[in-house]
Amino acid sequence: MALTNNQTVLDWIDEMAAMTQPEHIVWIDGSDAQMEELRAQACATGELEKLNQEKLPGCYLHRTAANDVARVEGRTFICCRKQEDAGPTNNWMAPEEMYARLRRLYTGAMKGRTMYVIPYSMGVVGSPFAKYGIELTDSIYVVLNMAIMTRVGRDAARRLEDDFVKGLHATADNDPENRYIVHFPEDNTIMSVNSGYGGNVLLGKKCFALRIASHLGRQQGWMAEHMLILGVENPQGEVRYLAAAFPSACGKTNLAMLIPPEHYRKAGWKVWCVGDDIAWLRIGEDGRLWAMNPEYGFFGVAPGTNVKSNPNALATTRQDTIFTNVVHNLDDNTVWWEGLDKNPPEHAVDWQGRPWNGKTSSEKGAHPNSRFTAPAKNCPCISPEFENPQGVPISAIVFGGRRARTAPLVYQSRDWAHGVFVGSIMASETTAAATGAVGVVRRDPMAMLPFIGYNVGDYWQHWLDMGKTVANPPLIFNVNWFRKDKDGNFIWPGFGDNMRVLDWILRRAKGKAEGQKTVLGVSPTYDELDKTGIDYSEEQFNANMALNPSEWKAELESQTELFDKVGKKLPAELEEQRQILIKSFS
Ligand code: GTP
Ligand code: SPV
Ligand code: MN
Repeated sequence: MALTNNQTVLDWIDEMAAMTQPEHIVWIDGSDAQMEELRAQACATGELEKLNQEKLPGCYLHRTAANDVARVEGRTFICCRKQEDAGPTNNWMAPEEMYARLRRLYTGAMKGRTMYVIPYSMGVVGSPFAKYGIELTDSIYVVLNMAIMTRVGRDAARRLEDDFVKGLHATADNDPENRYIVHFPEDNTIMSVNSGYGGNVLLGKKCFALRIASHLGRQQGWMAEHMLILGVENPQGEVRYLAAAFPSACGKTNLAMLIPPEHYRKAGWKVWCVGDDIAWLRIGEDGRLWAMNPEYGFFGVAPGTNVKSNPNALATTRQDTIFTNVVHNLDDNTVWWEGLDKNPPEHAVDWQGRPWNGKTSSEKGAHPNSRFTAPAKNCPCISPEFENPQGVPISAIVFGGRRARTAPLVYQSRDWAHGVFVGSIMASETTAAATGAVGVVRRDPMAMLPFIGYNVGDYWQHWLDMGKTVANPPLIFNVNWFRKDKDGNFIWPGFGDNMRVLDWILRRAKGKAEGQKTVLGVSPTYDELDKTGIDYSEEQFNANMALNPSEWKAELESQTELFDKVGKKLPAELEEQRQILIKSFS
């Protein structure tokens, strides 16, 4: 039975059903009984495997097709009327041409199948900042993942109005040649076909909460960003919030769930996770920037997650979690991935469903972009503010990338406009989160390159404009946990020890650390960085902070390429900032 009587919604569903021709249509009410029934169905067909319910209660395993394991940026489109509005960083096609092409792929795609109608909310239902959508899908895996990642069901359905975000996903033949992830920002519409991988098919996430939402945010004066949100509580019980943008698989989930080093914990410091991937930011009545996490769960990278690197993430995945493309340990019907422990199972199945022996196999057992989908409420450090409909006030914004060279551990920008410039020149080594080569440095402004739903030049201008509107803008920093020494080892210990950098950032925000001026902005002195309990010599610090002029000249050239591509939409303020930087290295 339909969960809404909004005629616009019902007409759209009828239209999509007439095209895709499902045998049944089922509304998702989000009830436990319905979810349990769907899990049972998925297990019966092999779409899911039920894991050891004593060790991993409520947990399941899923494998995607081997050619369908990451976001496909080359097949992701922004289809607005004018190509200029999509800009130089997005694939574009005229809407009517794309609609026609997609219509051919969707026609009859759900024959003999069930179409699930998922009403969902991005943000706390009823919050003035929440947005509502429907995803239509023929995949139970998508339904179950959406029910973890978003607030699904009757309460969301009741809020649907004519401006709801429409999402249509069909598995079709899972044909990579006809795979499309398409956004029509002017119609609030997302269409995804021929994929079953998370970021391509969980339409509330990157498609809605970043690409469509960034477009809405520009029109309505707010921002949708690829950012974690965390709270740092000091021994006096005061909590300050940071938002940090790192590209895919560059450490957001890890930082969001950070456990401080022992002496910080003993002194009473705590870190609270508000979100690990997406932040919606708006200006509060108090003139500060406020952030809320529109999601309800975590779709996190499995490899590398372990009791040392991220115990909170690991604990989060011990119940009610769906694992995708990890190793299936047949001995005790549990899961494993590279970097979980030093004890890989010998009697196992790899991410492609082949027999796998962790002691003798030369290939990886889990895909490098294998993931867990886990409810946020499982997280031991989930913030008490997670369900606050207002979100949390932000003291600092942190940009960061994965750079083996060039970029220093941390620096602070001089002011908002310079901070926007720092975000605009971000670069990072590519990871397995998207298909294509891994480890290649590419420009990734604000970690949003694949997620900006409009022209990147307009996006930068929107950032600059927000800074002028917000009375008390957060300070903007840049970090790099991934710099390597000449032997190829990470210089900075990273993970929980990143607390030491957050500590300096927050002291800067309170005016309690002087730092030192560099051509990039303000950096910590060696003495200002807390080093209790780690070996981190002044030589290592200097190597971590060094600004190598020849590397920076190459860096500036590569920045020029992107700025040139943006052309007449490039905000003059950013070009001015670039000239200042060029001068300081010449
Ligand atoms: P998406 O979910 O794709 O947006 O990724 P993410 O930004 O949340 O990245 P995540 O925290 O899952 O980290 C990805 C990889 O980076 C994992 O393999 C981590 O082990 C590694 N990583 C995270 N933080 C650090 C760090 O501080 N230092 C080092 N060396 N590696 C890190
Ligand atoms: C990312 O790639 O940035 C992710 C995973 O967070 S996905 O949902 O696939 O986008
Ligand atoms: Mn992400």
